[in-house]
Amino acid sequence: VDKFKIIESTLREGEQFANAYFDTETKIKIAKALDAFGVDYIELTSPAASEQSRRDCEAICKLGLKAKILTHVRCDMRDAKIAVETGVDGLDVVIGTSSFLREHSHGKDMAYIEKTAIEVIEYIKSKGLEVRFSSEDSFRSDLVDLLSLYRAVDKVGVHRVGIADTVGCASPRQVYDLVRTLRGVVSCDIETHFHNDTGCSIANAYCALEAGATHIDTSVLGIGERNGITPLGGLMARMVVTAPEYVKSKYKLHMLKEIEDLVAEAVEVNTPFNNPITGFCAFTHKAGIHAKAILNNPSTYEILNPADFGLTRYVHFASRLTGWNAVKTRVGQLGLEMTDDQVKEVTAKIKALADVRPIAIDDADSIIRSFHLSLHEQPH
Ligand code: HCA
Ligand code: CU
Repeated sequence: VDKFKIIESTLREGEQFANAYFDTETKIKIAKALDAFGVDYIELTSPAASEQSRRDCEAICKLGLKAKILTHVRCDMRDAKIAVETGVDGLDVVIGTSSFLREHSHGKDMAYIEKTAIEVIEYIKSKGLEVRFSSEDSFRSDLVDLLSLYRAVDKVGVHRVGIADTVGCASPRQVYDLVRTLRGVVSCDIETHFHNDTGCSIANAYCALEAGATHIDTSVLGIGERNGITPLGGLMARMVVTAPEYVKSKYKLHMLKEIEDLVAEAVEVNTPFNNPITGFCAFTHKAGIHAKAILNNPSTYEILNPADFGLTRYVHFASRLTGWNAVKTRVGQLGLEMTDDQVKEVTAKIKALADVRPIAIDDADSIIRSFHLSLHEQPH
């Protein structure tokens, strides 16, 4: 679990998000930002998808980024041949193995899949490039078929095999079991890819790592096909708790918000209010009991430190749940002086108004200010 690599797929899976349209300039901006953040790999849409996709792939390869550049292709010699000419460091090769996809999508049987896979892998390796082989819809594929296919590609020296929960059906325990079993069958690295249809994409990525996976696919804000995949930020939140040294030294966590803002703007969405780390209320504390403890020692109610991400916490003081400790801090922020008894008195006034209607920071501030003024206006 301690060491893991990120295959950042905003520019591949993310392009499959309903709202996504990345022009060349935007792709380059996103690639540079992800590279500066420290992701290990950047995965790009197949150059076989369109002529502009191919040109963009070449342009990104020429940027000279630290991250390795991958492109994602079907398990097909024609696609592989186009891809190896683009200048990428490696290819992520994929083919559907579940009966659903074999019968209703490409119509190939397992023997054909294995033969083609080996051909494609050997070809890519002969070009000196890195190659990963993955099965689409791994969790609805026959386990025996899957393992024998992976064993065969491991034997011919594939660099990684991939497990993909294409439809988002897997539970964390199923992920653990499959990756654990696969770990005993192949000696190469294991990449994993989790869709978020049932909200398990971060938990599944974590369980995959626990079971011996080495690489996790992510996208910024989780954008992708349908409701997307494991989000980069959410994975960082999970992993900075599990492996703080590694995550903090490897990734520029303070860049997370600007990268999310960049992508959110490019695909015209807002960051969800409850997004890990960057959701607007991710570090807001409201109840009086929480506020008091947080002001005393943030670790009481925070597992993530906002400072690690260049963010700040916010102690809510404009509600009927507020306590006098939060108000006292606000009084100090406003540059005013009051005794504790006076703070308690003004807290009661804030709560009284907040019982009648929702109040804004400005409302609470003006109650504090006019109360403070009244203290000095009292006749002697
Ligand atoms: C898709 C393909 C994929 C591929 C994942 C992988 C999936 O259906 O669009 O290459 O590991 O989810 O299966 O994104
Ligand atoms: Cu996917």
